[in-house]
Amino acid sequence: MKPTIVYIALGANLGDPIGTLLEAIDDLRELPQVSQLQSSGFYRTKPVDADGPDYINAVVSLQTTLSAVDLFSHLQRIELDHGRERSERNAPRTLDLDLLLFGDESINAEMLTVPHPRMHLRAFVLHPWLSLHLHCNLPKAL
Ligand code: A4P
Ligand code: MG
Repeated sequence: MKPTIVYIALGANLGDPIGTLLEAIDDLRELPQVSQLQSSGFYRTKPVDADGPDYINAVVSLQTTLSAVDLFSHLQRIELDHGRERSERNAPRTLDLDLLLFGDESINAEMLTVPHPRMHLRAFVLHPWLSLHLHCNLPKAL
């Protein structure tokens, strides 16, 4: 089965955001049927449409032979493992994992919309995502 290329946004602004993002990236790398994980750098960002401490944001790409739904269940479990509590929308959080793209699939399920409907509106997503590509695609001579 051909792997699917996936992009995931990570964000945190409670607890130890840098430590949590590092651990979450390890968790993603160790998932079954996941390979080729690459991470952007970490960006400190002001909360958008929200109050609270600054966020640390990043974007990772990976390849997987999991289905989108199975990968998304892993993302939700990893959020919970890192103390995520859901109160109101945009509330401060120990870890947010948003599935941005799953190959070229369009998904409109109750719990999962892909492409992520707000990804193109958020500099805290677009900036790390662009940097991931700039770093990954530098010609070898540079
Ligand atoms: N859901 C549907 N599709 C997806 C998807 N593709 N990826 C559902 C992840 N979740 C998806 O998510 C709410 C519901 O969206 C879930 O039930 C899930 O099944 P949530 O994580 O519980 O709540 P949320 O994160 O508060 O809402 P949402 O809609 O993800 O908000 P945004 O647009 O992601 O914004 N400012 C800075 N600087 N950095 C941030 O990371 N994040 C937000 C949240 C606001 N301001 C921020 C940041
Ligand atoms: Mg979210």
